[in-house]
Amino acid sequence: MKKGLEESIKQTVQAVHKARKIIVASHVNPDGDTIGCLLALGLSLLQMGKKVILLSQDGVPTRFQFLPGSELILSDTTETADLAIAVDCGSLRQLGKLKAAFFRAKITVQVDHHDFGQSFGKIEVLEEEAAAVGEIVYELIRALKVEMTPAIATCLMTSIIVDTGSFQFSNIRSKTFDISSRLLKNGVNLQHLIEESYWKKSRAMAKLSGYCMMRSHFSENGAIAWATVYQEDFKRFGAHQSDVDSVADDLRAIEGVKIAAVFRETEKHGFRVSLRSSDGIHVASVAKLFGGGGHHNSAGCLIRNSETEKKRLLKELEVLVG
Ligand SMILES: [Mn+2]
Repeated sequence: MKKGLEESIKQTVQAVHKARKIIVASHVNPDGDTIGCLLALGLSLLQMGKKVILLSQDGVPTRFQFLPGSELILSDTTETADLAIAVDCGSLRQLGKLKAAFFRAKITVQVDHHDFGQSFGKIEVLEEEAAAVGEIVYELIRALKVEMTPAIATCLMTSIIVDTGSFQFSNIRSKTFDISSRLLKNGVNLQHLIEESYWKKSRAMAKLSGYCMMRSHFSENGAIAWATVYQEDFKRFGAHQSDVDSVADDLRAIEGVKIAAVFRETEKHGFRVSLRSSDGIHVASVAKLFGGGGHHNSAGCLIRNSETEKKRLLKELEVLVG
């Protein structure tokens, strides 16, 4: 483990020992990484006898509600904690409404792996190379000397499955497999987890994605694919906002496509843009130009609802694929 990371984990362990009441916070529009980490850390702190408040502003997506402890998650709190830990939040904005409760705590910790992260915690437990924040939380839990129960291992494994696209993305490193192998020895049902958190799609999600595929556009050389999802589309299929996640992955899987962009209309006259790229293309750099962030191959930003702004973004993507 890198020196800086080891040091920050040590500091966090000390802060946990001193704290009685601890908040763990996940990011807005939660994915399996942030929820898996929230629960793994939460269950570990409960095992240590701490008073734990688990927070997710936007609840728990249906596909992750099977995870142990998910019924403990609240959308906000008025309580003041001694310590607050954010998992998988690359910037303050990702904390959303939870910002207030988070910063009421005396000590704040940020556990994250984003490339263009904005650091905001008093203690920063950051490792860009981690495929999932679950890998960092795994080290933290070990340092806390908590027993790795099947429930905790299951949550960490979910975080890894989701952020690696079930062991397919280029963010995987050998350590990803080391940790996964150790988690498997602690009672994880890998097959079941992959089925639940990777393969399973709701009917609404599948229809929304199919509809978007029908309306997709391609750049002249076919290297960029994009689609727009309007609010009325969600209504049409009874789909949830988080159902849009798979659209970008489906677009990127098309032959010749190196970058996929999904423009999701927001309620505030803008578009939330999700970018996915194949290996070697750094889409987070473009997201950053528009005030967003993310990882090399998976990033996002917000733009105004205008054709000019959309074109400007697509032009920047063109530069990346040459
Ligand atoms: Mn993540």
